[in-house]
Amino acid sequence: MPTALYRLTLAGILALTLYTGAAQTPAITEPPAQRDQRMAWWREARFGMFIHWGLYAIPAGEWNGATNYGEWIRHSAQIPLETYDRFVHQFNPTAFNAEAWVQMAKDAGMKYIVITSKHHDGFCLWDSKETDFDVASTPFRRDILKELADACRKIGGVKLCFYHSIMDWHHPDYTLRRGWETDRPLAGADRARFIIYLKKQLKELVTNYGDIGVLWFDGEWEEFWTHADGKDLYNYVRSLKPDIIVNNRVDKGRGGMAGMTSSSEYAGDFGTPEQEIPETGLPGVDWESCMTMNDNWGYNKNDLHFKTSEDLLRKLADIASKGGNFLLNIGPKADGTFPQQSIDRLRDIGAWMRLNGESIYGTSASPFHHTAWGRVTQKNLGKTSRLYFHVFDWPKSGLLEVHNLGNTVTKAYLLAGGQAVPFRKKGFSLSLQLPSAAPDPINTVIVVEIKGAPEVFHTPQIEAYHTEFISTMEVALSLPGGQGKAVLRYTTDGTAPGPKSSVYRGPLI
Ligand code: JFZ
Repeated sequence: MPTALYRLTLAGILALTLYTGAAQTPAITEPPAQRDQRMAWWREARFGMFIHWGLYAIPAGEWNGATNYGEWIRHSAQIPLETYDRFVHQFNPTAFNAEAWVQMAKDAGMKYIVITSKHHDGFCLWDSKETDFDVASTPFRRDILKELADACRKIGGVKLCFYHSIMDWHHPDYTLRRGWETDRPLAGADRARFIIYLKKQLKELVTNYGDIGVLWFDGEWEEFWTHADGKDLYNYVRSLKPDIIVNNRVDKGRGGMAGMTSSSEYAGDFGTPEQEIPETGLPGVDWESCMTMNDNWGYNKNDLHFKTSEDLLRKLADIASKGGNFLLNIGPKADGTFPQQSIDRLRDIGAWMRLNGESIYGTSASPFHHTAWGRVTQKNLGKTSRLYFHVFDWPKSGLLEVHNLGNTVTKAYLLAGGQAVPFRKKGFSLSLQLPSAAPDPINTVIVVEIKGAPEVFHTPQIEAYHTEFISTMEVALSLPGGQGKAVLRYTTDGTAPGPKSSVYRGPLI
């Protein structure tokens, strides 16, 4: 009987669903203080290492004469599945040394590593029970993530995190096909089964490798993935490990390369700008800019377009001055070593961080809107605060002038070495008498200790609307970022306003 058969099938599906754990995970609620506690190590860290490593390191960016490929090579060069699968038998990074990688990250001042457990090609860097398309099927056989987890535990101070692609060009149940794909039939593919696969793999990653810090999802933008899937996956991984941190690419809320989440309706703990740094700080928002050292995420032997150490160090200060984290990428070679150019840059960054790390770790965004000579980070120490002036452009006069600072300054010194910097505070202007030449031409950090929390006055914006024939004009004053407790005073006779001048209460005629 058709009806009975239908009922039976439905019951069968239901039982299977419950058994495999694909049922919707209940939503997680979290008071702000608890969230702050969960995010604390990540906000303190400020600097991490991204690692894109997989089968694509073998062709090293080159295919049929073209040399501009990276980790997208399977897609960009339209490599048939069977051809790409052959890399599995070639993957043998005999020079891989997990402790050397973790030590290099630590020596560069990085506090976490985010490595591709699985990129879009579907290949897994660990020995997964759920697939044979993994490192255990290669001649190398060793579980790379396990060795990294052990190395992180042994060396200490570096948290292991995983990048995990939702999009999958290999799994039969990822029910989207690239236009040119002919060798992965859609018949019999089952979307729900793919989500079960995803969840089972994430359970392995979150439970078998020690204290994982972040799950960094990606490939969420394809139509395959829905907002409901995103919310559910977020809740699922948090239910496995309540204190895990999850990026916003778990859900559909990311706004393009700028990377911020468009509304609180979407899941994800931090925004993910890619290859760019926001124009200004974003108060109260957690975000992390990820960036390549050259032009590719995955190893490309012909890509020698590396950013300089100076550029990378200044980007790190720029990002910290806007309240974000910097996730800087390495694309290791197929033999298991880092490219020499990357090693050199890590070493330079480490040398600066050993002397100046205090101006990066645990700091928050600059209280100033714009400092033409460099960047500012800050740290509140209860009754006092430290302002870190990152000087990129050393003043020729030797005098660094900073205006609109309300606080009493108690001390100023070079962070590296501690040499005192003579200063004068007159009204709201601070003049620092710097050494004649920059001790560090890339970024010399000057610590300015002040009483209380930073009080910085922003120059009001003056707006006046008029028509061609002016009889009266309305003039409005405002402070960028809002007025807060500030009192605006003005004059109309061309003299500079002072404490006795008229208080602004609304547009003037
Ligand atoms: C993604 C990946 O495709 C890439 O391989 C790398 O892993 C990077 C960190 O993340 O790249 C993207 C993701 C999103 C956009 C562009 C590149 N986007 O929305 O424009």
